Amino acid sequence: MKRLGSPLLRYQMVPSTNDLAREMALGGAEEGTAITARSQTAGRGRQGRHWESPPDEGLYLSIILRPQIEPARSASITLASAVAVAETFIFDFHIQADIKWPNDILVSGRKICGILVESAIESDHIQFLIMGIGVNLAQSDFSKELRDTATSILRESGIKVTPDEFLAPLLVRLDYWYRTAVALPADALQRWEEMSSFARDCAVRIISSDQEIEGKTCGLTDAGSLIVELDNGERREIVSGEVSLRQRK
Ligand code: BT5
Repeated sequence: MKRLGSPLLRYQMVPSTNDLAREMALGGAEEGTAITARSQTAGRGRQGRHWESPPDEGLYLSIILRPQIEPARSASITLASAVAVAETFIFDFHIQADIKWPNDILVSGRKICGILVESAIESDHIQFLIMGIGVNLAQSDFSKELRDTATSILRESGIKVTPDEFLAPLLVRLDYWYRTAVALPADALQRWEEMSSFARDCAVRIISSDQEIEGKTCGLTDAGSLIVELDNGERREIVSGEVSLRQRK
């Protein structure tokens, strides 16, 4: 397995680093290939949502992965990427970061990083995954819609960190946690649970395409789904959805 971030391809302005990585993966680019851009004109989140990507104020990174695991196990890689980002904030930048399921990184309750892992699956085999990571570094302000929910390293610490300064330690941690997720997925999931205040005994509301529920979190399943216990004691396994803290009535 090659080191993540090798080769590292740098671009000025692209629509989306995930789209570019996907094209390269389809063209046969090797595992570990990483792409960064100084800005994105069509940065994406989940379900086609927009990712605000102002020039040089954030890190916009996508990495091509070709894990030899069952598609059903790929959530462990998504969760491991959040662990790597959270550790980078905590240990390399001394910023207390939390993980909101599945993989939003929060600082002071606001989103500082979003992760979008997209997959190409072919007859029950992962052809490739694209791990896309956007980190807010030097924004002093955000658009009106994000002003109350987003933050950056500059806003939290007053320090201006460049994309390369964040990228170097992040790649080391991503490499470690990716290998762990492939070889020992339970270790990656356990680390996720340790690092997330949302993992257990957290009163949450979850909105997904087919249901809206409230309850208390009870950790992750072996496949990385979030277990939620409803008020009536029934347990549900959540595969996808939006988690927020439950408002006490
Ligand atoms: C995510 O989606 O959080 C995944 C974001 C992944 C972005 C990276 S950048 C490199 C790579 N190339 C891409 O095109 N994408 C990846 P989601 O959980 O769906 O959250 C999206 C929501 O976050 C939006 O609807 C906004 O509410 C909010 N948002 C948008 N830009 C933000 C920002 N810069 N900081 C904080 N929140 C933001």
